[in-house]
Amino acid sequence: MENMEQIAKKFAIKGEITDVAPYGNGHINKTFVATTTERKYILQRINSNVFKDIDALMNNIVQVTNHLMEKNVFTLKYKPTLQGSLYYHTGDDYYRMFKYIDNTICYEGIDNMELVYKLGEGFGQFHNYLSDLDPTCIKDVIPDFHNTPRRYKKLFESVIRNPVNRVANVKDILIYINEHEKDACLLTDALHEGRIRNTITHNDPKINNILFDATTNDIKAVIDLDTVMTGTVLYDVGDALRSLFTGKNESSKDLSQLKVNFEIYENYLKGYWSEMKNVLNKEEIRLIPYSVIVLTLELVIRFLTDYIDGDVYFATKYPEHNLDRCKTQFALLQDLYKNIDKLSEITNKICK
Ligand code: ADP
Ligand code: GN1
Ligand code: MG
Repeated sequence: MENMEQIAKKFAIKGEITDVAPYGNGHINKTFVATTTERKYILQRINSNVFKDIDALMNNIVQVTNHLMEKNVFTLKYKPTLQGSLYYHTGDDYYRMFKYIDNTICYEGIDNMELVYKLGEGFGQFHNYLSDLDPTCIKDVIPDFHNTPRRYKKLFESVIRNPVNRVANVKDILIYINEHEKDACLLTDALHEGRIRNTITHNDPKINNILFDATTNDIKAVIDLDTVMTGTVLYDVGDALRSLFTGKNESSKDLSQLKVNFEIYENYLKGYWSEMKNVLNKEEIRLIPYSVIVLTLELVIRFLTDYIDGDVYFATKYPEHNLDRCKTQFALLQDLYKNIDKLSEITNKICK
């Protein structure tokens, strides 16, 4: 079997490789930094359990990054293999390479309100930049990714199968989830009924998928473009806020920290609104606070399903990792329900 250094050498890199080391905190791909005598590269083993059509996945990235580059927007730059392919395939594994984006900071949590505002503004810009990309050139690489009602169905199928006998440990969460099932349809129904628009969205705007410029503190690049697909911009608004509220505590045992942070909500929304005020319709604005609930509910379900299934989707570091992640999102979800009226009030104050 080839080692990582041999795999890195399959790509059209500059210089001689001096080191290849694991990197980052992503839950899906296996990421490495390959250092050469000239520069650094990101080398990733693509998770082919999650992404079944690697050609479609890489083609989406080419479409999105070309579109951004035509607008002079800084973005990820992939490196082809020496044979000119977008990825290197060996055995059951698929690898790809990007230029390492230097002089940047990747945060797991942000509590500086200036940065939170910039994040909202950055995602508003990202939605604007992609608004004129033809949606038919983007393939649905994970069908039903944010179809929350379908995630419900899958969860309860896993509960019935109970493959590793973990269901008994999560009865209370399951009862709560079951009681809130009607909310799972809030965004999908609005989309199907045409009350909100269907456009190109990122779908995974977690904080560590954004790189900030280390000198200016501006957003340098939106990365992890694997899930760019069509959907509502509310998937991104809801998930970015969810991720900001969770911050570094994604699998913390101290759930007292897991609260809605109104200052974060307000600053993110102000930044996002500054870019999207002429784009969002009334129904989208009304649904902003609910989108945070739906995306948090969805992630409770996803972590819970993976825990019940025996940890087959997300990378885990210990047996209860998915359960701890689920409990974190669950604590946040309960606080979101308590504060929904206040979040609607803040939304109406900003988005007018
Ligand atoms: P995953 O799908 O597993 O989350 P990502 O593409 O998000 O994989 O990469 C994981 C981490 O690697 C990111 O959170 C970021 O810290 C780092 N990273 C990814 N691409 C780059 C890049 N081009 N330059 C610098 N850092 C990067
Ligand atoms: C995964 O790949 P990463 O770590 O950026 C997941 C997101 C979840 C997130 C939760 C393709 O994001 O949907 O919200 O974990 N990505 C995929 O931390 O499933
Ligand atoms: Mg990522």
